[in-house]
Amino acid sequence: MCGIFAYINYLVPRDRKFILDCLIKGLQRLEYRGYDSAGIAFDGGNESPDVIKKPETKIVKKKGKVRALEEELACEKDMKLDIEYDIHCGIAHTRWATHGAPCAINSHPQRSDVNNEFVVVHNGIVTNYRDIKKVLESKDYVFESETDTEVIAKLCKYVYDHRENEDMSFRELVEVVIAQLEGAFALCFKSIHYPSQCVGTRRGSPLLIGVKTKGNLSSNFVPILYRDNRGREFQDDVAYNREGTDSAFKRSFSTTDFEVSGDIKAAEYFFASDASAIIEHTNRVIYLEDDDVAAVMDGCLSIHRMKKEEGESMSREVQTLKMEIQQIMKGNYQYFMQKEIFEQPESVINTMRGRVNFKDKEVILGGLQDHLSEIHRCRRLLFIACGTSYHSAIATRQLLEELTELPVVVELASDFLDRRTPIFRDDICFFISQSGETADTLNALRYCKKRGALTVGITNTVGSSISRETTCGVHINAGPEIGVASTKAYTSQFISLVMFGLVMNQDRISTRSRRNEIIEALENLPNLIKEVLEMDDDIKKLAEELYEQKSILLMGRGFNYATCLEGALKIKELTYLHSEGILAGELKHGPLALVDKAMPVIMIIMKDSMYTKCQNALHEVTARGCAPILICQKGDTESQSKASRVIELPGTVDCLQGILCVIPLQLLAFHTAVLRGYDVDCPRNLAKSVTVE
Ligand code: G6Q
Ligand code: GLU
Repeated sequence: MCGIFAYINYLVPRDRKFILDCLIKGLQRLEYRGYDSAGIAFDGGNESPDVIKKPETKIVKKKGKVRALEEELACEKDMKLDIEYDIHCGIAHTRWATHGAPCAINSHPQRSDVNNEFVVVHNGIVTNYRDIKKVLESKDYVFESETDTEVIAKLCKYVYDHRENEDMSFRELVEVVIAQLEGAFALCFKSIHYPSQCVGTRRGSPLLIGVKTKGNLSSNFVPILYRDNRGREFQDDVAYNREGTDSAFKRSFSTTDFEVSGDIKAAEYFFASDASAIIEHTNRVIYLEDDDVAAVMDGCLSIHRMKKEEGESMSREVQTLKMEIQQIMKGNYQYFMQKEIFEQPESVINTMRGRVNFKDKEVILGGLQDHLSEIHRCRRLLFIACGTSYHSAIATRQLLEELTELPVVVELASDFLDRRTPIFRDDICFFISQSGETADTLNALRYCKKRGALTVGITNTVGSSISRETTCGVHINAGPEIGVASTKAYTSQFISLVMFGLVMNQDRISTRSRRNEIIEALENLPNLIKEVLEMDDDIKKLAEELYEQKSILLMGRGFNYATCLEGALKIKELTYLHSEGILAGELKHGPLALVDKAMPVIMIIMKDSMYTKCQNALHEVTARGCAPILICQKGDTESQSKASRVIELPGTVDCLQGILCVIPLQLLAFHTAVLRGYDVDCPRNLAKSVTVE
């Protein structure tokens, strides 16, 4: 889910040093996306490209920073840097591991074989890689990495070695390969069988192409070639001309063929996950759509589609970027945290990808599969974590109790250790941690391991200490989170725990309708998150009213108690205001003393089994002269009549409502912090990964 960069020069002579620097620079520009290792592939050998009989591909990969990769390259002995290439394709990658720990062998480019016949860089997850791997292994392919990506490279070689048509193009080969893949990907390919060509494609992960030519483009639209059901290619638009006028460079094609002819001039192309890596070279870019297959061959770019949907656009526009690099790195957002809040419709999909089968209403967590019978036999389930990760366990405790019918204990890691809590061999201990490195959580893990309990990790960081030291686990696949305040990791942890509950409940017939209700709601959740995010302007206005306050109280109960805790934590850490999440059932036992006309109170009242009890709390608060800000379900006029302001949310199943309710609070904390002039991405005194007790 991190970075792809590729550089192709055609009739623009570049020496190897230039090419390597360009690839490294491209990766550096993508560093902000977060990653754990990096690698590149380029033409190897020291013979002049003019006399090379058999091209070779060299791969250099390294765990850690791009800087470490650069140093590794500098250590390469016997590599001529002044060797010049008129035509060349280099591909590069920063990896955020999802399958296999961060290490050189798991880094990308992944290769088809020891001769590097096909090499590929990949962002995303291939969910059916096990099946493909099994088939390829039965055909004597030997895998060297733990990644899902390696199957793609090996499949390329398989397709190439078994092609019936000797003239199969690189692009056609890639189309055959990606037709076998399920999941999400952006991919760039390089091959010694197709020297200096590059093919890039995407499904679910971003990929764009920068185009650099000397003259003007004759058209600002790249026509897309389609294949009909007889395999014929056709297109509607005029050919894309790289070098100004149509006469300077012409393409001719028929419905069955596609050729390039004419006066081919120099061109450079850049494939990248986002424009930050391209903008210093060119501001003309083409954003690929899902299932586009873009090929650069003989200096010519063509974009093909695997299938054509009714009414879809027949061309891709060459857009002119007007943004500065800094802006592009954060997309249309000013802060990483803001970007991460808005990424949640996609990050929750990534968490569920390949795990929830919405059609058959089945949930599979591959990482837990082998341990399920042991988990079913356990004495109790313990969830141990800190901060936001702890809140995700509080948020799902009630559902886990309902679905597993087991005692569920939720612990703050530091307190758990302070108490030297008794742990038994038949306990199952979950450790939830975005970073996978939090010292308290890690120490609690070691403590439980020593006592013989089965340990399960729920992390966002493959290869982290917690994911390595637990017996099994679930990777939440939220993608790197850069803002110190956790947002998308929370919602993905939440969903991972819900999925765990559903897995545990799979065989129970009596609760089938409840399961189905939850799975249907999970399917619709990304759309509802989008709907909530559209309320950003309203939340900003609310922040404008609140940002000079000294304290904000949040009240709720049941499924939304955790939302209050998490909302209050976001407000505290970002705005440095006092904020407290209060269980509405506890009001009379103390907190009500804080409530008066002047105290800002946010109440969460949803139409679930706690509705009447929450109404009681609302009365208790309004009776003290306070008109709270209400987060409620659309159309709940009864509650709204007593509020000073209302945030109306779409409704979903009770146990997932907390995901929708927390988003306005994330936005509120964010906007309030901006208005107070604080650094949203790095709040004072806090660190992203807390590796000390
Ligand atoms: C919240 C913070 C923080 C975090 C904990 C635990 O916004 O990011 O509360 O959740 O420090 O971190 P891990 O989830 O990485 O263990
Ligand atoms: N799933 C791939 C891996 O684990 C790609 C990860 C990425 O997007 O960086 O290697």
